[in-house]
Amino acid sequence: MQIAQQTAEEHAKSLGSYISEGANLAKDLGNRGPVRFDKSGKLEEEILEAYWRTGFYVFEGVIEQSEIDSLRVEMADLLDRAPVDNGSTVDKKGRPAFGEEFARPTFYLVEPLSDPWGGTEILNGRHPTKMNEPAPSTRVNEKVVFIMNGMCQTMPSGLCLYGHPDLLGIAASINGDDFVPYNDATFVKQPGVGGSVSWHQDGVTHWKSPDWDQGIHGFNFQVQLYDTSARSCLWVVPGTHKLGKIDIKRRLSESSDSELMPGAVPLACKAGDVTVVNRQALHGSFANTSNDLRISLTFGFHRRKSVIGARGALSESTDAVYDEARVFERSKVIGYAINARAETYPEESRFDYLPMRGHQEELSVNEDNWEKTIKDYNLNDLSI
Ligand SMILES: O=C(O)CCC(=O)C(=O)O
Repeated sequence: MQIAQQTAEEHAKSLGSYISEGANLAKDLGNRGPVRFDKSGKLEEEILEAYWRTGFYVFEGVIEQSEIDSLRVEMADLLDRAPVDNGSTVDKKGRPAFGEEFARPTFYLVEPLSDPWGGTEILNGRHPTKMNEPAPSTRVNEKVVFIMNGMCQTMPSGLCLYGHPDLLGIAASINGDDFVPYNDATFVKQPGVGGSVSWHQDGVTHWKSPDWDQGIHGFNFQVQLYDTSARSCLWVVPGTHKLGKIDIKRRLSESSDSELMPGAVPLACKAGDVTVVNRQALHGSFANTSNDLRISLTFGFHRRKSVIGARGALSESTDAVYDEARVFERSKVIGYAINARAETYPEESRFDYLPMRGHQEELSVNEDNWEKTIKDYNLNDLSI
């Protein structure tokens, strides 16, 4: 017998008690608050302890409102100029769509309220189960933007954010001073239509490594441009980054519902909050049947030793080998972003990025360096 598709209203209702249970579990975890560094410039021990214990941390009020405003304005412009579908070259007003000059597509669109990856082999098959795909409450004929790639080349404010001293200080505290980049992807979950991200662990390459530990696959930041609630935010199962590769289907079979993962907690945020989520933690997000607009600028960092010599995975070809040259090339984006940020925020102290010491001046902000270092930088992403 075929099960009738849920309506958006039914879906929103089905989350009710799960949300109260999750919010209850979250409040005792002790992994939320402002960012604090010690005298040596590293995260306070208490914060690091909470991150390594739970697998995530919500840093409150990290990004100033004026910076959030700039990001919102540029993001809204990009969304207005998005193609009408994947592969299309025109936007909804018939103009040439944004981003045609970049080698990798800027936008990825999906059907409203759909789960594009659950139960498929896409992205190394890391999303084994399917989320509920409710019917939108108003008929929507168009696909909706779900992900935007390449924030350092598509938005001057995105490039500046990439050089934010507090964010880079957090990365150095977790992954070491020689930390290296991973990739970036902005998740766009528009109210009533945004798609879901099925339960998964991000890392795909190092599960059987003899050096495996809780930090080997790095972490992702999410910078939140708008206030989000438990209905629209990312959910994480605390402590799962320590467990190795998880049998996600089995865990979910213990739930009374096909998408409500037992033990997960919501990472609800205010605009300007920044979450750090370990890439081994089990996480996902539901179809956005709420009234919230969630835009999460997501970008990650690795330990250098996890990446050097590793082979391509996820969106990178398995033929790719992350040698010193590739890692250096991709790391230059951080150096360039630090210089770009210093021009926009001259009063702020600059982050001193170890791998670019001695090269920082070569990365001065100009057209030539932009073409060489920033344009199509994401062809050198370091996915593991
Ligand atoms: O923000 C989301 O909804 C999904 C994010 C995610 O799955 C990831 O960053 O790996």
